[in-house]
Amino acid sequence: MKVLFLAVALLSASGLAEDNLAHKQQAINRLLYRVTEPLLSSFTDLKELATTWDPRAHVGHCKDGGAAVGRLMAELEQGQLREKRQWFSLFNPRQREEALMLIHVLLSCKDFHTFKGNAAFFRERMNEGEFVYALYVSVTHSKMTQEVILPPLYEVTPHLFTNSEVIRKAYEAKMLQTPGRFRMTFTGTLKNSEQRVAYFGEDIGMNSHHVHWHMDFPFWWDGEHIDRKGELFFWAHHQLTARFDSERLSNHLPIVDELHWGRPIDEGFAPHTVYKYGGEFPTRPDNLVFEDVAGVARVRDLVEIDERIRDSIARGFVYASNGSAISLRNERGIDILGDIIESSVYSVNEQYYGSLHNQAHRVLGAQSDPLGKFKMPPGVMEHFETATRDPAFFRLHKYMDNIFKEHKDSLPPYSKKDLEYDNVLVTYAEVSELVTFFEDFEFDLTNAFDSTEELEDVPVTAYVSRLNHKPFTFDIFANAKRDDAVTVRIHICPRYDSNGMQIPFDNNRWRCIELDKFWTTVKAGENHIVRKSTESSVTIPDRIPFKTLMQQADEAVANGVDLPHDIARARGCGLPQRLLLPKGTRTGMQFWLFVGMTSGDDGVHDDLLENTHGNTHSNCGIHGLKYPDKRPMGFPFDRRIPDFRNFIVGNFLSTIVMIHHNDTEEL
Ligand SMILES: *[C@@H]1O[C@H](CO)[C@@H](O)[C@H](O)[C@H]1NC(C)=O
Ligand SMILES: *[C@@H]1O[C@H](CO)[C@@H](O)[C@H](O)[C@H]1NC(C)=O
Ligand SMILES: [Cu+2]
Repeated sequence: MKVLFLAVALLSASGLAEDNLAHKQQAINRLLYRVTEPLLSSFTDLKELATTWDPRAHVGHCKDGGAAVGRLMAELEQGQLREKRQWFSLFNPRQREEALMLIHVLLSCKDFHTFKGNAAFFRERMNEGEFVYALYVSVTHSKMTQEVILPPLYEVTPHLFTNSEVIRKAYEAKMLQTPGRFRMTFTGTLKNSEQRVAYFGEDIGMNSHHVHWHMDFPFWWDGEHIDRKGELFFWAHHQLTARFDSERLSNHLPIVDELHWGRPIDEGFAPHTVYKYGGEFPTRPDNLVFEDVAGVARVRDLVEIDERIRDSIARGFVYASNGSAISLRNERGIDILGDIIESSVYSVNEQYYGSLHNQAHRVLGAQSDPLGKFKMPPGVMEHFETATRDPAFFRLHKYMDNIFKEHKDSLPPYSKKDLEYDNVLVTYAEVSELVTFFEDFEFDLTNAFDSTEELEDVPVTAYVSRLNHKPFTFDIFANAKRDDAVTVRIHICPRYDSNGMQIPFDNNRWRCIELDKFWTTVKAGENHIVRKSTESSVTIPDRIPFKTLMQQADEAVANGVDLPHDIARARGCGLPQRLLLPKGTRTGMQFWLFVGMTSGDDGVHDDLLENTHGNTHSNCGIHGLKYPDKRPMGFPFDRRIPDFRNFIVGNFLSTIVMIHHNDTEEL
């Protein structure tokens, strides 16, 4: 105890306490820097902790009295933990269990000093993949690290985001100690029509969003209750699916067809990606027929689970594990169904409804070596980092999305009364030009290689083409009877299918993409609301490069100043701002633009007018708080619209907009 006080006193003398944000940021950076190697000796305090820290000596600083520490230490001492320099997959039950043991240790820490000591200790003793996953999830969920900015995963574990061709060239540059900057292309060739949309599935920012989403809402989550987690599972993946369909329409491809257990998987996939340890990601040829996967699932079990779920939707209730029936025919139904389909710990009956999504990911990932005869490592579908690269990901999610749709279609359509908000008449809405383009983006590969401390770092980077758009602004005009707070929802929905036929509105609604949702006020009389694309609650800004995070934290600590506290910058979950718009076409692609205003009472929290709580709540909720919108996610497009006349209310406005693609750069 004395030693600890002394250390704190010394640090305060140099300006900052150890639990200051700058210190926390520095510690997290350094724990993740070159994570496959021992901590650098220049990171003196962490290095010291890694050797001298005894987790059992600090259990007084654990909320659980040291239970989690005891469990993990026992496994470590018995040599049960997965060794370093081997791949890690969250879908592997034992590997997940090990990562979770560390998460429980870190989340039980009462202060940051204990968190840091335990992290440094286990970093040097556990599998790197398990450690990275555990640290990311713990930083995301610990109350002590809400403002710490996690470095972009594509710079921490570049192998999972970068083509093997580029990785190979980068190794070469590193070995020759010459700086290198390498172009990364999308996998495959134009002989494959799926190649036209590879820029979306392989976008490293989108992949990063997807991993972070699953870290914010882990299926295994057993901590503090997370509000509407099952519904968020539906909604975030529904939006990815709708977004992908619009991307396909922008490239003259039909929308994705759903996966079918009894039919071949049309599209093969060659990932061109290599594990840092454990060989190449397996390739799948076209038209593969589903095989049972040894030790995971039989195809007929998946078909059975599918039937149980669809049967329950048709009946309108599910069976809980205690035999009671729980109705689905209400606004809560989608949440229950989401938990069942994923499945998460919140599933009311995993025994009966299985784990459709998680099992499907594993079964798809193992189709190249279903019996494990060739000792292939897990496929891209078995990592959230890499899953969306495979066209089968979107087929799988379309299949599950259609199950969710069956449920939503079983609910009564919204009545005029459900939709109306008689205080407001939206009179006019317009948006500045919507123009997309491709640009080059560069990221750092330093963490891809092993190195020695004596060897100078040479800059080695990859650059890749990525979709972006010009910033745009909505101008919304509305007449109000009285002053009030309002909820504003903005969606776009594609107008034509790939054959150039107008999409009937009741089909169209399921393709709608949410662009923004926010709370504001109206005054009696004319109102003009201006909203910028950069303010969208769907998106987050570009991730801050790892190098910059390190520089900023090191400087702040050296100068004894703190870092800015900015929750919004710390959120990793959220579609990249630059992907807010689908690509569109050179001549302009038509979309319906919907602007809906409903009462501010739809907001769950009292402070939504001044506090955006990280401003990525549409797909990612708010950490530790309820989802801010009382309405079902996707409102008002989540229910059937058999009669469009019911949908015509003064507080909704629709108009047609065009998205142009500025095709100056070659893909
Ligand atoms: C049965 O389980 C459901 C869901 O877990 C729960 O809501 C319900 O209260 C339980 N009923 C009884 C009788 O225990
Ligand atoms: C398209 O890009 C070119 C080159 O960057 C630029 O000069 C032009 O103004 C852009 N066109 C539109 C419509 O934004
Ligand atoms: Cu997912």
